Amino acid sequence: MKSDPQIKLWHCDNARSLRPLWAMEEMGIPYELEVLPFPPRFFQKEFLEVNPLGTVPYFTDGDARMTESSGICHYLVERYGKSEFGIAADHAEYADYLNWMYHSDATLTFPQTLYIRYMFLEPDERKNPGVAEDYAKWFIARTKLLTQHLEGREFLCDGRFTIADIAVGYALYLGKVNGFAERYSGNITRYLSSLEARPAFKRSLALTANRNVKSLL
Ligand SMILES: N[C@@H](CCC(=O)N[C@@H](CS)C(=O)NCC(=O)O)C(=O)O
Repeated sequence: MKSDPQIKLWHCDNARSLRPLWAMEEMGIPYELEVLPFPPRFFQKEFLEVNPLGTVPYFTDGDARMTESSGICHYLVERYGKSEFGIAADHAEYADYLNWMYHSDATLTFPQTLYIRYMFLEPDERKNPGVAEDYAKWFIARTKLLTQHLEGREFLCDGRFTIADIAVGYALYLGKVNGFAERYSGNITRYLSSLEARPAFKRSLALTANRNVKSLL
């Protein structure tokens, strides 16, 4: 986005860094974006000097340094006073909100990273479609809570769009990129379509389109 950003975000196409990127687009917070080929620890080794983990997102804001995609979204809400995208601690749905924020990565994204690893990233002799499919099944089984929760709801919390929708929506989008969309429930398909239609989400995807960088998938 525009002038003099304090924030810098390191990002790869379709990676979890899409969460904070999408959040900043929704919130209108200026940032500098560095797009890396995936995985950066192979294709942009100097990135390891910035983030020894070699993972994206990597996020800086002045002296602040962060590596967790859902945590960065939470930071943006609190640090930049964007309460319309969060849920306050005294709100009746605060526990739900935090649960979805953590569920988004620990439960809904983690099994997909193992799928990607054993399906695509390992050298041929270590690829293991059987193990990959086990993690695909694990991921789909873990969407049950979400399917139930979305019955009669457009958003996860308080009847409005929050960063919980960004955090969980990214995991569902990644599942679609991985080819799991046909296994989604009707509620999840409807919910993901409405998130994908958001202009800020589309802008975030467009930032890496046609850049000819190696993508997560
Ligand atoms: N829990 C972290 C995970 C970050 C992460 O593992 N990112 C992946 C991309 S989605 C990555 O950079 N992988 C590159 C690698 O493992 O070398 C988060 O939520 O941001």
